[in-house]
Amino acid sequence: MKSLKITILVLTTLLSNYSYGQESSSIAPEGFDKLSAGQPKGEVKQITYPSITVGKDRVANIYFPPGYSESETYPVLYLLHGIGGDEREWLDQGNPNIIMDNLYASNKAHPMVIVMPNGRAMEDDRAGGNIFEPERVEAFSTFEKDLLEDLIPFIENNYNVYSDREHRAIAGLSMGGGQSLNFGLNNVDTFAWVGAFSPAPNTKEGEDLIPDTEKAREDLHLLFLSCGDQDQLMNFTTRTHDYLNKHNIEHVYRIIPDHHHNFEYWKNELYYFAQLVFED
Ligand code: FER
Repeated sequence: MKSLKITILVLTTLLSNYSYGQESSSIAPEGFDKLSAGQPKGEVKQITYPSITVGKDRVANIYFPPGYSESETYPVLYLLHGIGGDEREWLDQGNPNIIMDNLYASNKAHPMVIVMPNGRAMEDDRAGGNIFEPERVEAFSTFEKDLLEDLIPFIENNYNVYSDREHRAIAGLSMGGGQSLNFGLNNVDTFAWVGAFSPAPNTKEGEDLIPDTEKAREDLHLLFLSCGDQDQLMNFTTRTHDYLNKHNIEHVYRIIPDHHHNFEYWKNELYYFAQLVFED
């Protein structure tokens, strides 16, 4: 009887620790987000696209990698901001262009175009006033329609980019992390690569998050889920991780020690996500 109890204990411990997450918590090397002199630079441009969803022209920023050539075709990463930000948040605080330039200088990332939109799809999409107002929070979910029906078609009609799921990625921080999970996992036919850096309370649960678990399991090329261990919102990451494990959906799972809900952590995650996305 005693040995049976021990066997059951060992088995349940083994099973409960079995995880479909590839775990890691690495920290980027010094200087990964700092300008290096004499190194090829990508280019950042502001663009305007017509949004039928919002009923007006909307602004987004695009990063083109060093050596971007009209004669080549690129995959696209849609990179989303948080509740207090807009289409400039990553550029103003996260140095995504510098992080990418540095990765390209050491041949560590696949050449890609990065689109940084405004994820608050409403008439007044500035981050001022009460950013937690229900109407403003709701606009982060309305952005799914703006992205799928207005922005993506505009990007694909106007730039040398691929227009299939294998070459589209979505990732973001906090509210943008929740959007990336919600939109990505609900539209696996549109995005094969999904990343969430400390996803916020807007992250859906259960079948609302992943309507077709088999499709997600089979068709996603990368699902990257991470959070700093000092982040007040960490339960939305662990909740999602548990659900993915329950459904045997493989993912990269990163809990970063001594990191908070801020750009020090988000930059670190972009550095690692960018090295995995669009890789074979
Ligand atoms: C909340 C707490 C935080 C919330 C959103 C956030 C919608 C988002 C934080 C961020 O984007 O940094 O209760 O509710």
